[in-house]
Amino acid sequence: MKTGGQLIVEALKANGVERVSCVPGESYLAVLDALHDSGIDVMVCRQEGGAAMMADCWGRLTGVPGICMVTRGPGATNASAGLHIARQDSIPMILFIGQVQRDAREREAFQEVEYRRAFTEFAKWVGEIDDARRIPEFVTRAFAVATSGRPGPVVLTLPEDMLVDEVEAPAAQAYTPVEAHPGPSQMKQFEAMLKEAQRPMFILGGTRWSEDAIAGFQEFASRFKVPVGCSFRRQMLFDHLHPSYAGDVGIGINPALAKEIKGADLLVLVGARMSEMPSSSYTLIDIPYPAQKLVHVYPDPEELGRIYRPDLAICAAPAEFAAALQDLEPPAAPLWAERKSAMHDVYLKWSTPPQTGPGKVQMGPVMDWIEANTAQDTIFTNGAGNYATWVHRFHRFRRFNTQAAPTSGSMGYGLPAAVAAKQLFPEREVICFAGDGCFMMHGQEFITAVRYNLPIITVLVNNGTYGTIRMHQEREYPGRVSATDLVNPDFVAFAQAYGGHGELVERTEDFASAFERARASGKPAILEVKLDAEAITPTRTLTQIREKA
Ligand SMILES: Cc1ncc(C[n+]2csc(CCOP(=O)(O)OP(=O)(O)O)c2C)c(N)n1
Repeated sequence: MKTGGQLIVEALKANGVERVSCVPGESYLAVLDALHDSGIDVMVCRQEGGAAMMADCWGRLTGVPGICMVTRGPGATNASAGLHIARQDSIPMILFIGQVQRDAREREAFQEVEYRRAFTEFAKWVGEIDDARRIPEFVTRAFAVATSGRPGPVVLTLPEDMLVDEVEAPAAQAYTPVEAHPGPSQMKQFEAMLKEAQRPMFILGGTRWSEDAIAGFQEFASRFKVPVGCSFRRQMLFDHLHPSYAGDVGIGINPALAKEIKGADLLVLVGARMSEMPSSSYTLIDIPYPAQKLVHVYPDPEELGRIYRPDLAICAAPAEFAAALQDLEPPAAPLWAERKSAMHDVYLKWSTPPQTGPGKVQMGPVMDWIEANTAQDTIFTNGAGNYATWVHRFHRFRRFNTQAAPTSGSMGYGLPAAVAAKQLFPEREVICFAGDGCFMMHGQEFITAVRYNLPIITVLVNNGTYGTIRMHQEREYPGRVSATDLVNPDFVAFAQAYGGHGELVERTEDFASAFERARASGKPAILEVKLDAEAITPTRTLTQIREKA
């Protein structure tokens, strides 16, 4: 006989879970008790949004569901911030929510929410376990749902009294990952389309990639000499110094790259959905009938043809497609090889940062220093804000699993993601980029980094404003600054008060030594970089934007 709480933890262990994030609650004490001597690492967080974002980041960097546990009502609604990110980013994760006892349901009991109604849009599946004997069935199914087809978050709610029931239940068995493979006839058709093409273009995106899949795809790109772009915030899918790399298909796309995509005669989307951000608000590719021939490779049939009608739809995971590419033979002299080299040169120019701009700190040289002084496996995380442009445009990603950034554009993601990434890969350097607005959304998780001794380095770009929104204001309502100015704490004192290392960088030339001191401290660190608000984008000042409005 086991309690529901024990069965939950056993089912997690049967599915290989090594770590969970949580904020505790009285609604799931029995699970917390079962975790006590389970051998599973429990990362105690300070706000459920951050806890859910950490689980998202584990799912993002491992491909297996990240696990988060929160209490009902306020805990669950806080956690929804992380659920939404995982949903939009197709990240496998499971959120367990303590629920009110079964005989109090539907009375709007204390902190009661009916999650099957409330979270349906935020999750792939929302289930409630009202019989402890069915825990192995529900938990293993949650792993299967979260990882299959288009991955995403699953919510399981746990009535408090169910968790203390003592029952006999079958031993939980691990889920079986499901892979979709391309068929031989589809690969033949794909090969024929590629042979006919004069201006092919590949765009990689989405999840379910792996180190091997990336290597396989890069090998294909080398043999076929095709140009390859990466979807918004998925740059880590292709080595930016590979001669095939053509750039980031995201917000503020290089106009030259956008032109090439529009002018391509064959577009191959691999793992990407091409939603609003990568498609420049649905203008890059005609909807529903693209002007280019479209091959869409995606692991979920529901997404194939959802927005763009493909000429060839291949329901396959990126890894399986990459493996099938190995059997294709390239033309002796591909017509497009020269175009690919030209596109790579254009990318290299586009990703070379400007060296001048307003104020005493220039982010261009700061990025140059980071490029020259960090290892290829360094993990970069960020949330949302104009500061993120510096990373996305000027950091040349080289390796898989070096990026954790939400395509949903959620502020506050970078810090909890960095904490999670460092917990997962303690031997790798983890750099969180944040704005002063972004950082304060989940800045309290800096104490989680301190508590678990996770020396992340936060580059906190402080321009004293919600800069992105200020930029939009100057464009739409010039000179009328409304609700975008910020008053900030002293971030160096903040870092120190939390037990971390703090540095203030007020001149470009001070960045390198401040970074080295942060590294040497061995503590979680904040480098507060004072950026002039005028330097609102790498190429435009606020004044220029206002004057052009
Ligand atoms: C959770 C959340 N709230 C609000 C927004 C809208 N928003 C997008 S960027 C931004 C400002 C970001 O400010 P900051 O982090 O200081 O970066 P900056 O743009 O100044 O570089 C806001 C408010 C959002 N994307 N996410």
